[in-house]
Amino acid sequence: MTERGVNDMTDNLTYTVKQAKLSVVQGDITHQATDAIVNAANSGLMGGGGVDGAIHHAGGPAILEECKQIVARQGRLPAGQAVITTAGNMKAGHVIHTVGPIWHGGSQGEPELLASAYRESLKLAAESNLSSISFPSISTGAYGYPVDKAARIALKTVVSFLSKTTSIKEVIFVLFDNRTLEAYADTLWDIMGEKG
Ligand code: AR6
Repeated sequence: MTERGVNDMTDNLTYTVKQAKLSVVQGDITHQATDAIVNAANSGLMGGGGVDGAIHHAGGPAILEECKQIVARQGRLPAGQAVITTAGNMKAGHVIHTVGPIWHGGSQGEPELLASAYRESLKLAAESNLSSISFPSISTGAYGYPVDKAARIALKTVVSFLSKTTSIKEVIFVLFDNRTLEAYADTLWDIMGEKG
């Protein structure tokens, strides 16, 4: 039997779901070379702090330019929806911008909106024929979603998506800080157990 403990935190955790690889790693998502990286944006799509600020900074002005065109065309992006742009100067092929819910205690549709943010991002990646995608921990920074609850929704939504037939062959959760990494690693272990 395989065992994990708090000391394995420098190790990456990888499982196979159907024909896809699902991993949890620590790092900066702006360095990922996957076909898409996901941005935890806000409805205005004009940039912000956290991972949104880091992505616009690393990718350069081409991203904001496309975001402006999208907002001019379709208006603000509601929570739970996703759109795709260039990744500008980053190694990734595209940025998928999604908006997670702001945490208001959990009874205002937050779990459904968070699941939708992951699902719509995956759907958009598949529709764009992409095969690899990296996610940050959506909503658990400025938006205040409790990380343990968010990790369960994030991972369950991705596992369920990968269980169907899809072009997506690799999903990586790129987590910035130790506490978030630990929450996702423990939850993934809990969900997948020894199935991996
Ligand atoms: N790579 C990976 N994860 C990161 C990075 C990075 N470079 N930088 C931060 N994180 P947040 P939210 C982690 O606040 O809660 C913005 O201002 C961070 O440690 O970025 O969805 C937007 O414009 C945390 O674990 O996103 C919105 O207004 C996670 O990313 C609002 O914040 C999410 O934290 C969205 O809030």
